[in-house]
This record gives sequence, structure tokens and C-alpha cells, in this order.
Amino acid sequence: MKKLTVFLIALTVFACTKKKQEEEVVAVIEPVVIQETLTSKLYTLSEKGIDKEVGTITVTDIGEAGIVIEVVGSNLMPGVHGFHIHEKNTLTPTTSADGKVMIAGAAGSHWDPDKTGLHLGPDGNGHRGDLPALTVMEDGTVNAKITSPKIFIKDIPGKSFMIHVGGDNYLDKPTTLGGGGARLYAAPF
Ligand SMILES: [Cu+2]
Repeated sequence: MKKLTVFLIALTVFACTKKKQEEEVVAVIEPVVIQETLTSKLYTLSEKGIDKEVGTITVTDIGEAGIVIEVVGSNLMPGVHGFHIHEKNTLTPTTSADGKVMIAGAAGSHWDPDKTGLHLGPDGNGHRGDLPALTVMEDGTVNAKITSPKIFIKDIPGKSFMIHVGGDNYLDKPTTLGGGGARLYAAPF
């Protein structure tokens, strides 16, 4: 379901020879930049769990600057969709006490390691999992690249990226969690 790729960007080794009679050779290894990438498939969600594959999400480590999230897909519902990192990577439905089924309920809510309990969008100091809303084109394709300075690659495993039916006003009012409503697509990591 997920794949870990490690790119060795630059490994430069050069030897310098000391101009001494004994001809001592010293190998100097330059700093190595390792760029880590995590990839997972994006699935449609239903009351039965995950359904068909509609794309991929790739997360690239950019060091202290955070991560770059790349969403590529097709055959999605056109429009603006709330997009967040949810707490868990389990996408099974849950049923509440009153019998209501919540699609992908097992994924939990928005990732909130600082325990703010606030949905304030990507620029606010609420859930760290609040990302900019995602736009799917009229032809059903999405090709988005988001840089997230508050999230690091080590945070990603065990969580899921969630795309909701509706948009996101980056507030908890008039409805909670940006108003995106039901969970439509997800990528578990
Ligand atoms: Cu969400």
C-alpha cells in the first residue's frame, strides 16, 4: 500500500593528496543529501471501506522546510474539496450509538498533535493536519502540489490523507471541521 523510496541526491567523494613525501591519501566525504519520499494510492471510500483507485499521493521530505504533498488523480468529483491529514490510516466505516454509519470513521479526526481542538486551516494554529482545500478540475483530474512547513515526513506513517465531499472554510462554524462533510477519497500511509 505504501512505498518507501530513498534517493541519494549527491554523494561526492574526492581524494586529496597531501604534498608530503609519504604520499598520504585522505578521502573526504561531502555531506550527503537524502531525500525521502512516501507514496500511497488514493481510493474512493464507501460505507464498505475502500473502493477503487483514483490516484496517488506522494510526500517528499524537504528537511526543515517540511514536506511537499503531491496529489495526482483522475475520475474524481470536480470542485473544491476539504483536504486534511487524519489521525489514523484505517479507513473502515464506524457506526455510532444511534446507528449512523460514518464512512472511514476509523481514520479518526484531523491530526491535532498540539491538542488545540480547533479547525483553523493551513495558516492557523489549530489542527496541524489542516491542509489547503484541493481543487479537482472539470474533467475530474487533480494535479496539486502543496508545501506544508508545519508537517514533517516522520509525521506521515500511520496517518491518512482525506478528501471530503465539500469545501473548507477553515473554521468550525457554521459547521465543524470546515464544513466539508462526508469523506470521499483517502490515501492511507
Ligand atoms: Cu478531513
